[in-house]
Amino acid sequence: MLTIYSDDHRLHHGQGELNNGQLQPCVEFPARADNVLAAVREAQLGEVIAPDDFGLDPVRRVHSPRFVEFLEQAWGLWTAEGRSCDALPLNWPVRGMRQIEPDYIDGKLGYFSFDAGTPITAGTWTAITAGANVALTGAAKLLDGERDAFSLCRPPGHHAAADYYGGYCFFNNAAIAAQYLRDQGASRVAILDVDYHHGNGTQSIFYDRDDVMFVSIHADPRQEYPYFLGRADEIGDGPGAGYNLNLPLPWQSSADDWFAALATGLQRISGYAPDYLVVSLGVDTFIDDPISQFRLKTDDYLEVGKRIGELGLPTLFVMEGGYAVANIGGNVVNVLRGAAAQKA
Ligand code: SS9
Ligand code: ZN
Repeated sequence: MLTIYSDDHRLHHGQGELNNGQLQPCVEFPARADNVLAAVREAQLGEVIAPDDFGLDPVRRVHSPRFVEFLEQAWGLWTAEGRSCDALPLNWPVRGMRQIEPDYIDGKLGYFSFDAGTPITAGTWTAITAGANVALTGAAKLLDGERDAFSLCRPPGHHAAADYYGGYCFFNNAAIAAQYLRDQGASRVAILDVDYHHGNGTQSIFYDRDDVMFVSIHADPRQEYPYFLGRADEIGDGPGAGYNLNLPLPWQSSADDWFAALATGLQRISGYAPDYLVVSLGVDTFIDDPISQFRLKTDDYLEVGKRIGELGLPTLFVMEGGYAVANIGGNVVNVLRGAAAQKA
């Protein structure tokens, strides 16, 4: 399987996130992608290529132009106020408040985000535009006839919506790839999100559409981040009704329970008969993940890949979460090897 990768991810390296009431070291940091790349090479999964530059037009098909412009300008506005530390928001326009972009950078940060765990740093813009290109290059390879590809994106993307960032995510790489596949002629695209957390951003981007199906298996938002989206009764809206499937599971769910949810999700996707499948590949479902409460083991990820591969669809795997940094590479590569073996 082809892997698409850019070193530019290293330019996004936050110092801290607010967690347990304290500023703590970011769990989303460069060694994650380095470990995955090393495992890809060690497993001899296939060629590793650099991304092509698609410009910002395909990004703006998913994100609002003003949001994209804000992300480009944020670090400059922040440092113009004399700050050199990471840019973090501190308050948000909740129920009953005005949804109007303020003039001052601290207000803008709150307006365009939904948590205080996602720092903007000097190199964030370069890293996230490279990440979008990594996803788009993978999509283009599928359009060229590759049966599958792995876009090794970092930072992740599935929490980012059309006009807000959060959950370590800025550009929604999987959504950008799915939209690009549609724009290049695919009739239907399915997104399967196996990250431990609900892909609130991806869901919201495609919620009222029937041309991109979204299926997600994740920790129940009653207990887990992102808390305010991801329940089973969110089925889609208008023409999108019936094209959004959430499969929330309680903390400490067994691997068997997780695989039962996967079977349900895969069955829904199979019935939809999409031209392409995009997998939001988070491996924070791992038993030793430091921020998660599911119980998958390294061997289980081979089976995850095998089940996905059994669909027989051209598939783009897009890297999302996974914070057990010593194990992330082995877990990801097992999914990819499991999937590739099905299609050999
Ligand atoms: C855990 C804080 C969670 C956001 C997690 C985002 C995961 C992206 N105490 N912070 S895959
Ligand atoms: Zn996650």
